[in-house]
Amino acid sequence: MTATPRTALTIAGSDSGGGAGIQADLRTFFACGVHGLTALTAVTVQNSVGVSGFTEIPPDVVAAQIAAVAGDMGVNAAKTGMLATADIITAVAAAVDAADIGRDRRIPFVVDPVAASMHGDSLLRAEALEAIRTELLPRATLVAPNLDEVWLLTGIEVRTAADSRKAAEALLEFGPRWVLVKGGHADGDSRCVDLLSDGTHLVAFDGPRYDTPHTHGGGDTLASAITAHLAKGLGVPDAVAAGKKFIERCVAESYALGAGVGPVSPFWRLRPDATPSRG
Ligand code: PXL
Repeated sequence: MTATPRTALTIAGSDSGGGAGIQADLRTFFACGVHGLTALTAVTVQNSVGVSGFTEIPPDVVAAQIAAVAGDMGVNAAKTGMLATADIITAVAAAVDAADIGRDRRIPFVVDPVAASMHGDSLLRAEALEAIRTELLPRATLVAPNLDEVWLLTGIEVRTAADSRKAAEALLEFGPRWVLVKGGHADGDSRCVDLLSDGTHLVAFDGPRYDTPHTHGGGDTLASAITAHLAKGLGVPDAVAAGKKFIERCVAESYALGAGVGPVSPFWRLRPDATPSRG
């Protein structure tokens, strides 16, 4: 027997291609040394060229998965990915409250407000966006949207660093403790700058932008690496710094798979000399 590791819970959908979703979250948790727990929300049918459809898990079954693992094994940090419908979001909100997960509660809660795949296929029914704003963001220890999700949630189009600050302020109005505006999708920039804010502290995380088309699962991998580090007891700024180093190396070592967009990869963690990116 060995010492029990910390645990991290992902509440997310399955990607049959294994690049994003719950599959990305589980391998990131493993690579970061925490035991992964899952509450499956939806099953997508997809490969490297796109998502052809999805079916959602009944909301009471999503909530029951959260209660089952929280009650027995204990959760040290949790995150959300694809939530698919407003009814699932409502069920998740009640289940995380009951498990003492969320802002100002015992267990940190990272909300990745997944709305669409990188091919633009919707992963969230249209009416569910308001449920993310009103039921999830007020419960979030950290919300980590990309620039498309910032636009969907706030109507702000981010082009400059000043826009990022404005977007962070607008998102904080919905009630999360911290906001990370991810610059990874900004066009034409040679750096990838993510802005972290809690309304008092403002930290810019500046890293290299790697020239690769294979970035499937990048957002999920960053959010789950942050969640894993929160599970290990780091505070939000340190967990974001560690998560950013982790995703940079995963993007640098992404690979082609299928005819379309290949996945980011944490295989480098299996090498004996593994260290995150120094970018
Ligand atoms: O990367 C966002 C994402 C999250 N969850 C699932 C996905 C995707 C993107 O394709 O398929 C299940």
